[in-house]
Amino acid sequence: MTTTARTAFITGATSGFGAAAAKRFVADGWRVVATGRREDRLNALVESLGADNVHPAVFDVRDEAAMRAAIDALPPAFRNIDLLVNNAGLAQGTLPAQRAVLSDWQTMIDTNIRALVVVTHALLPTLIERRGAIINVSSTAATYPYTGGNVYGGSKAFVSQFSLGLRADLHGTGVRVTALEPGMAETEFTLVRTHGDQAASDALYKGAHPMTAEDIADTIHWIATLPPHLNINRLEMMPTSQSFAGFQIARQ
Ligand code: NDP
Ligand code: 8X3
Repeated sequence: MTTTARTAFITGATSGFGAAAAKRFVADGWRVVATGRREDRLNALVESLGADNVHPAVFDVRDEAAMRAAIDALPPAFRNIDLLVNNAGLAQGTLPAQRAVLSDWQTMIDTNIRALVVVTHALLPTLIERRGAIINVSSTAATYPYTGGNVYGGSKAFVSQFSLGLRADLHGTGVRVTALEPGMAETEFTLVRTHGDQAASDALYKGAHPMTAEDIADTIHWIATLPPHLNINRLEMMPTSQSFAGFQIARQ
């Protein structure tokens, strides 16, 4: 590994987009700080990609003290962070608001919003010093409401708007900020959303030709490696098989 290797800090690298992104960046010669709660998954990444290339940082992104301790404990070779990929996140539940479980809402707010801003705040000084980049993983749910999307969609609308606000605040620093807004992609997302219902996850993706984690990882890598004078503000992407539905009408 050369000393000029760039470093990406990817939250939620134990699965889905984050794991695929870790592989994509290492394949391009980057170092990656891979974070998540599942230590075995992070260790497997280190084993397959190499300890010189991947540093595992095991913490719950909602635990501010643990997050700060993990950043403080970064080995020297992984301290100069050029790219923050705020990817850790989840949906919980598919019920309409009036039947939703409050703790599901709180988990989404704590993970998708609160933790994302805390990680961003912690890494901003380094990112400014290095004229780095932030890619925040939002969702099409930020823009297009659907029944049962309530707090999940609201949390991703926050992510998209926060990203635009960051762009304004970071004006002149050289730091780039992007909100990436994917539609349906097959990962563990639906398994998590349904609290472990593999059949529901399989049924959603069956025959739909959804995007893959690698599709998203390639896009994140593309955004991050554009020439420094280019900033993608927001990028919405969907599988070709997915599009828009109409409004609903309640008749008396
Ligand atoms: P996965 O469930 O496959 O991956 C989610 C990742 O987030 C895991 O690595 C998980 O790690 C991490 N994570 C979740 N909660 C926490 C937590 N409390 N602390 C630390 N890490 C956490 O889903 P995806 O890859 O699909 O999701 C990645 C992002 O993409 C999410 O923000 C999601 O909302 C968004 N998204 C997904 C879409 C899809 O269709 N799949 C479409 C649009 C956006 P661990 O459990 O080990 O902690
Ligand atoms: C995930 C996409 O449509 O399930 O963010 O909300 S969707």
